[in-house]
Amino acid sequence: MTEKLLSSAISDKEIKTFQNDGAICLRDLFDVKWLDLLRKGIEDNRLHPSEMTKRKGHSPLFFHDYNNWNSIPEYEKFILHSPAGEIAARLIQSSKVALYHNHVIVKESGSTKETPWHQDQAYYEIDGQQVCSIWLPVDPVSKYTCLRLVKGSHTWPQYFKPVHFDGPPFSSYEIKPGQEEEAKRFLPTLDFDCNKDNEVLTWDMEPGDCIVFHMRTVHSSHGNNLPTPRRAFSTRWLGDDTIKGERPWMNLPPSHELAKLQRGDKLLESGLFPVVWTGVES
Ligand SMILES: O=C(O)CCC(=O)C(=O)O
Repeated sequence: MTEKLLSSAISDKEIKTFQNDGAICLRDLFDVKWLDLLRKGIEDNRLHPSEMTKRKGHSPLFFHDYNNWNSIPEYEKFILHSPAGEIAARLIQSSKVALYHNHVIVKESGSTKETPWHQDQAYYEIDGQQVCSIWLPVDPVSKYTCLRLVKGSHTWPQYFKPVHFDGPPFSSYEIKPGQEEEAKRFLPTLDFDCNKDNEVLTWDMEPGDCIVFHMRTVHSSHGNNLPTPRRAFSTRWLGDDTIKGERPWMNLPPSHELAKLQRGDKLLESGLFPVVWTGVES
């Protein structure tokens, strides 16, 4: 059973802001018990990285890993029992939510590693509007070190081509054979630091605050110029309207069973993703 949120914890105005802007910073929703659990999980994860992270290697100042929630007990407990699922459900206005996957990103003090501008849903074979991620830093972050999100970009009609996090800047994903035409429908990624036409949202945050953003919202981050680490745990959530989509590149996470579904299959009925919140708990 998940820990219940107070009904006043998220207002109708905040739901509207999320829906209009594609991102919102919510204050003080996770108490120290959940933050300490994640801190412990992240340390455990660094000692026991997934095969994906072992293969790619990582630098002393930058570590990331993903889709490993069921091999790190602290992550599993957080996902199944913290208020995260209910927060996601309220913002995307879904009667149920399932976890798609988790992602952990650690930038130690002095890391110059930039997270490139990207749009998560372009990587995922998932269609639907009731989708979001919760970005939860377990350390204080400044506006500079915070996630940066392009306001309103979740409503743009076209996707941007996915880029590698670990490769040279703007290195695109490999296109599946025969999918070259389909790939042309995706725009080349833009550098929103040079393109000043759009407002970039970013916040000073304390542990316990989180950002909830739509999976189509374009986002990035700078390196970490703070004296403290910047450890962030993201969870990705699927709501009622989500169905299997198709992308001209391999889905992320690559090994996922999602590839076995047919286009249009309802994801919450597929049994592939744990339904964490149903809205009927007493
Ligand atoms: O923390 C970061 O720098 C990137 C996080 C991110 O891209 C995500 O959670 O989708």
